[in-house]
Amino acid sequence: MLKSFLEGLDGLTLECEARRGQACSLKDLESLRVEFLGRKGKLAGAMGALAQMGPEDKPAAGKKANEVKNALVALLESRQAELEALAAKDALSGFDPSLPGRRPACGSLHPVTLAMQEICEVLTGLGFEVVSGPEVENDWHNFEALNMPPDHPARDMQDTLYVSERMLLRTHTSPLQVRTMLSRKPPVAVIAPGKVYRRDSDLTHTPMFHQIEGLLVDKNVSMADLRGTLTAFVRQLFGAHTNVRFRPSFFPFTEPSAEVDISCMLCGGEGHVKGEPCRVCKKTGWVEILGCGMVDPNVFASVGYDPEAVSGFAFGLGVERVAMLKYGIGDLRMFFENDVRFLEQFS
Ligand code: 2U9
Repeated sequence: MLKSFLEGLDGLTLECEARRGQACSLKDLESLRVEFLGRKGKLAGAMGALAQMGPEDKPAAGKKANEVKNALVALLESRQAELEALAAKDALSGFDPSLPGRRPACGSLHPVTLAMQEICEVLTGLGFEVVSGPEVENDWHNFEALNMPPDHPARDMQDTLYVSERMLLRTHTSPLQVRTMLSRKPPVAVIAPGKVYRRDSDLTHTPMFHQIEGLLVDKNVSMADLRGTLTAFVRQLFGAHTNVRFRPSFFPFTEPSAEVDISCMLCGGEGHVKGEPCRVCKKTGWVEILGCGMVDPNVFASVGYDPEAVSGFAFGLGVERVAMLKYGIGDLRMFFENDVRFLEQFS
């Protein structure tokens, strides 16, 4: 009985020696440890026979069992050290401390914001000061003070989003110039950038868009000042060789009024690119960029300026339109979808 007991224990050591090399991870090794040394493991199983042995055999059997246990522990621990050394070497071999770090994903300014900033930079460079104010306005600042009394047909030109009977989302940034004139004496040279709202939604219109309007009031301001200022402005924005033309137009708050076209930035005013009709100017060679005019005397009268003593010019432009032309964006919806593949092109 003792003999077979001792042989069985030697067999355990041999088996463990053979299998330890197959443990390729610490998890494998732990399973092996449970299999040989666990409470219900192979060594514990073999020890069951010890109880049936006579007193003459027990000391030798006990001694052998202890030796085998220590041998198994040593075999498994040495394999653990091997696996840990391999893991450390692997980790090191995959690590190159001289590589540059990964760049964090970084946001960028929205193209409308970029265009807005650029327009404001040019105009402040020409001497205009930026003003801001409420997006929720009353009827008087948005319409009445701008020569559009309640029964004025011009009110039909803008479909308005009302928040109550007399309060509305501003349809243009002009109420800011009205507020400026109410609180300051001439000379005034301000630009009013911001969001405006209209009940309009199709391929080329969104219910909210961005405008920048300008106003200059002083003694003896003439149409020539308007022309010179706006020509300098568009040439700084679109390039020194940009051609400019003024076409007669109508706005309730300016008289006379004009629309400004610039030579097409895609075809250079030719109307075609490589023999194909220009998709930006539709073969005309011109694109409309802003509206303008001499401030109507009725507007001066409603803010308490003497129309006989001062004159002024005003202008307005849509920022999304400028951004589309400057960056070659063909679809207004791109600005509102916020697809990162579109936005990250402006970083
Ligand atoms: C005051 C007096 C006059 C601002 C002006 C325009 C002409 C104009 C449009 C351009 C494209 C609006 O965004 S758009 O749809 N604007 O054509 N705006 S004159 O005239 C003013 C403003 C304030 C007190």
